[in-house]
Amino acid sequence: MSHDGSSTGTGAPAPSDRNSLTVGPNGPILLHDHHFIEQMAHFNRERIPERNVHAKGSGAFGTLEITGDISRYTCAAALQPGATTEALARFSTVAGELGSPDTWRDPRGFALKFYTSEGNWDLVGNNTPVFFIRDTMKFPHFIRSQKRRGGNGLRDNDMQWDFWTHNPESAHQVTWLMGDRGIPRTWRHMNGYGSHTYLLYNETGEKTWVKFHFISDQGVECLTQEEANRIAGEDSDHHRRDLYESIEAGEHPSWTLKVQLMPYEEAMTYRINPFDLTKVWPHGDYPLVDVGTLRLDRNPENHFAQIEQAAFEPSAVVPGIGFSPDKMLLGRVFAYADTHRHRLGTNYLQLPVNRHRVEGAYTYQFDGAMTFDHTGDRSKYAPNSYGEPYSDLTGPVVDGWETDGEMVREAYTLRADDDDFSQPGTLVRDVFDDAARDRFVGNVAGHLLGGVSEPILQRAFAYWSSVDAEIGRRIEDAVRADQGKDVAPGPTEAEEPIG
Ligand code: HDE
Repeated sequence: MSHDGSSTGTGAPAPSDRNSLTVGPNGPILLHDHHFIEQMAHFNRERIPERNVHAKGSGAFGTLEITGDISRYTCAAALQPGATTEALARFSTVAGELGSPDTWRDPRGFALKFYTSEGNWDLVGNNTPVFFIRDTMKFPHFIRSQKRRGGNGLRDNDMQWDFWTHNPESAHQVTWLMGDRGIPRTWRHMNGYGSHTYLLYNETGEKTWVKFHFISDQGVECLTQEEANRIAGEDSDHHRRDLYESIEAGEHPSWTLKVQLMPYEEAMTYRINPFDLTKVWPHGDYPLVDVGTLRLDRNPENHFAQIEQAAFEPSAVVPGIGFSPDKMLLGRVFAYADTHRHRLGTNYLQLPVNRHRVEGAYTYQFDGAMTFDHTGDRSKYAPNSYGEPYSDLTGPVVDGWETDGEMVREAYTLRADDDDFSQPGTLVRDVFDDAARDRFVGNVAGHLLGGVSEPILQRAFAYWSSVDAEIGRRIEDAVRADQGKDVAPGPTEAEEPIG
């Protein structure tokens, strides 16, 4: 019997999408109106747990095309000259929930998934080259200080500054955050960074440390706090809409992939800990090398299936690319796949958007809820007598590094130029121009005036004076003036720089 209406979940003709089944038109709904029950039950289960950070975001598909030559450093197929690899990018804010405004002041996620011929390579970075902390153990504390109070459920600037001023290593990232780049005009007008130091190795096992940079070919443009506040009230999906409509209009955004390369041996003696995620490698020491272009030219067909269910994980590396002693990276290598199993289920890698493209790959992972793929009656164990794949690497690993020492819980050993305030000070003094410094002072003072109380306020003044005495004074003057208090006295005991 032909049927041009909708169907039930089992494919049968649906009886009605507006009338439930009742006894007479005015009678009770009947329990066996399974179409009604199925519709309502599935509706009640349409939302999955949002990402507990980076919940608000969107993205697009595209390609990574390699036009440079770093083949002497890496055997990764996707990084060979002339290689073209399909990619997915997702951009996001950090602290805001799913419905929050795209234009809140926040770092932006810059998550990339490359469907390479050797497996998926995920480079899950931000639009800043550094981060707030350098040990994963602090991350839950950090994120909770940026989210909502346990009592009133409200966000609270006091918590944010309480965390930041108790963790001075945050100063570099907070300087980025409170500067112009804390609110990108669009996702197309911001850079992306792998942030961590990673390892490259070539066919002979020769190793080189690397940092990845994605430099916007659209240029870097930012919103002022005032512009962002206005847009947040007009269109909470401002960035998502801009990316989608630009691609629909054929304006395909692109980024130039560049790398910084550090000879393997130099890491141990370099003046800055090259694995400390709160630090950058000065470009004068390790200049940028052009590698290729990331271009986004295809919108998702379905936001939930392809963006909400996308699972980016730093653990997804391929031959030629490895990890590093960066404690933050090693912590993330565990955390992301764990959060995906929670949010998307055991077989999240079988979802089309997360599925690798490697023909003939055979993994010894079977069954589990929502199993889509299966391997028939092939062996589920190894080694076996049926010629199924079996990996048996024994001895030193090509993507390792030397390490020794007793087991301890303590911060990185400080090196000659390792401190928490030099690099943010350089940012404020040498990278920001006068106008940017004025906006920066306004942004910080405005945020501090947003409910930050003593003694946290006093600690914040000391925090900024440690970054730069003049900027610290200007911030304090701006806050005190707004409070109707006298302009800051000279440095006092309490205001001695932190650290
Ligand atoms: Fe994340 N981060 N993160 N993060 N992060 C997540 O994974 C985590 C960090 C970043 O568009 C979560 O899938 C830990 C640095 C992006 O889907 C979670 C630590 C950087 C995204 C998680 C960090 C990032 C996430 C939440 C401390 C830049 C969104 C949902 C070691 C280099 C990816 C999820 C997307 C998402 C854990 C710190 C970037 C909770 C434990 C540093 C772009 O697993």
